[in-house]
Amino acid sequence: MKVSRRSFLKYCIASAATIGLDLSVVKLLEKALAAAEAPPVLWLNGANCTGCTVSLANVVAHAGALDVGDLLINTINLTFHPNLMGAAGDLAVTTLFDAAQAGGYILAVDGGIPTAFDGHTCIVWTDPRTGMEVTALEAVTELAGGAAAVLCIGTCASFGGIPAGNPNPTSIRSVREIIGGSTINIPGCPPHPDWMVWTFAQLLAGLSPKLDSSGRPKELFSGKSGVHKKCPRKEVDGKAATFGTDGLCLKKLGCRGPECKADCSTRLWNNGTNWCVGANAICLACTENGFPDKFSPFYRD
Ligand code: FSX
Repeated sequence: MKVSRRSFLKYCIASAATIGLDLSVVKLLEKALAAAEAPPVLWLNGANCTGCTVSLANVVAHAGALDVGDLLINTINLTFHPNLMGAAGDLAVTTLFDAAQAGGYILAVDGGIPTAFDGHTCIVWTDPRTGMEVTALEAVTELAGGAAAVLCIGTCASFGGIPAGNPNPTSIRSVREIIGGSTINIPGCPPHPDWMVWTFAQLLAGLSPKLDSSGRPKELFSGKSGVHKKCPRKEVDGKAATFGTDGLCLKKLGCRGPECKADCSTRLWNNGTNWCVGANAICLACTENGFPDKFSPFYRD
């Protein structure tokens, strides 16, 4: 796949402050993209709702035309993505095999990995060479070995998430549990598109983000900019006693903001339009390891 990267660079430069990209990273990125072709990204779906891909599709450039197709196909060199690629069937799988054989690819996984029934509740493709079905469990295990980096997109891939919630009938595990090695986790159900773009930009610039004990980039998931720390309702006198009360703290109603390290309260969602608490909904701590069971029940009387 031929790569044109000007619009991604333009986007990163114009949106650096919004995304949280250091200008020194943008410079490195510029250099890296001018020098060589971007590594292929092989994107696999485990058990999920596809919300992570929908979230990424919300990337809209302030600096002109950058949509998800431009970002993933023309810039990041997306070689395989079950929901976004044009190719299907044997052609798509053969393209993936060729890229895998060459090595040096980034493996992105969204969704948890079912392990019960030998993983046969989640089939990712049929191997054109053997005619055999391949499970997400087999695909992730095999492809992680040759990857330059393994990105877990969303809480399901990072920690198990909703599909791993009690009673977890298909024994979902996180990617890290499956491969037994290091992963870069970008949780959130779904993750913010800026968090994904930020991480891809770091990797393309040849950098390895520093990770916290949950495998998340420290720069994106820090207690200092956590949901409660920066919540505009924090200093307001009085707590909301019922839902639908504008402007008051939602802690009494079960808001999990104090346990959530994401920067949603300052970054906002839908291109800066609003966020969960801004819309009078509680924070569910969806970026945290253990979500959803650890934080359930979500609502209090
Ligand atoms: Fe999970 Fe993503 Fe939540 Fe959905 O792929 S993190 S259920 S938004 O789609 O994996």
